[in-house]
Amino acid sequence: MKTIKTSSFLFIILCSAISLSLIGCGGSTSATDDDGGGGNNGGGTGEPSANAVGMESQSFTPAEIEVEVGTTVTWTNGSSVTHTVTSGTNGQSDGMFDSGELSPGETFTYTFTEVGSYPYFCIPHVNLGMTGTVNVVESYGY
Ligand SMILES: [Cu+2]
Repeated sequence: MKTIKTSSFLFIILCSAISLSLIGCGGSTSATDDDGGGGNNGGGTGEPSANAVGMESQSFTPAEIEVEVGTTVTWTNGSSVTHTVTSGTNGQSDGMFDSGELSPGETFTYTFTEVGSYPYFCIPHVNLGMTGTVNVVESYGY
């Protein structure tokens, strides 16, 4: 009997060890859940991220960003007034992209496929200094 009990005891220890291993694997499952959480990040409007630009009453925030070539940048009008995202300088559109009028809460996206520096401005507020720049750089090589 004592031998059997000892065996059972060892068996329990083994089970515990296996369980710990499974918990380790469970970590991967959690990571998958975290991907779902990533969706939450996407849903969190206004949260700063590398390819997102906010629009306040008279400014783009941040006004200058750097992204990898191929990145889609999203501008979100988080203010209470209408803005535009218009490529060009000094209030002169260069025709590359133009969001048209963006009402509060609306977004505009543009995918940058070539390396370069892309200045843009807001038509109604360019005279108030509402300008920005997207610097597109070579792939980071991930
Ligand atoms: Cu504006």
